[in-house]
Amino acid sequence: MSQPRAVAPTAAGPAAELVLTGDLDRPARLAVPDLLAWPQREADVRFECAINGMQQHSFTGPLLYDVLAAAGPVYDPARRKDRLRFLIAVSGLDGHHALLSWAEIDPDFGRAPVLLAVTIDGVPLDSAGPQLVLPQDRCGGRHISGINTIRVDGGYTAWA
Ligand SMILES: Nc1nc2c(c(=O)[nH]1)N[C@H]1C(S)=C(S)[C@@H](COP(=O)(O)O)O[C@H]1N2
Ligand SMILES: [Mo]
Repeated sequence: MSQPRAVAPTAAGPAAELVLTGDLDRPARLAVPDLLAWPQREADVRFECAINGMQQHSFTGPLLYDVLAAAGPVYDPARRKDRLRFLIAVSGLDGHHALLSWAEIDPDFGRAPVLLAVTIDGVPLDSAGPQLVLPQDRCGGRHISGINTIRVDGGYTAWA
């Protein structure tokens, strides 16, 4: 049996808000419909859950990269390597969270087509909050639902 995981409101509930914060020139607070301002992508994904087995869903939404790039991450655009120290922390309402590296989604590096989904199987996520979609992931763990905060952090330093 899976645990009830979200404290997200139901379809009749209030609109969810997504906070973009951290090392950004233009931090933002977005409602799910605001994410329609970027080009929309579709992804049909299959992933395995250790508890519930194989899951299959169809998602639509903007690329995470497009949304975060618009928020102005404070790397030096003239020095491509400067981006390599940036992390992206994605958190759901229930506290489930995962880290991505900036380079993972950057078109000059890993180019992973990660979505910030606004619909799942045709159903809008306006009240539940957006969902992270990683078509390349075999496991479901990073498909975080009910996202309320994305923090971009350029403060990572490796200590030799
Ligand atoms: N907010 C939130 N998102 C989450 C989780 C969670 O506990 N909280 N679990 C993840 C795990 S382990 C899996 S396998 C998938 C399950 O997706 P499903 O509900 O479509 O089966 O959601 C992921 N997203
Ligand atoms: Mo899972």
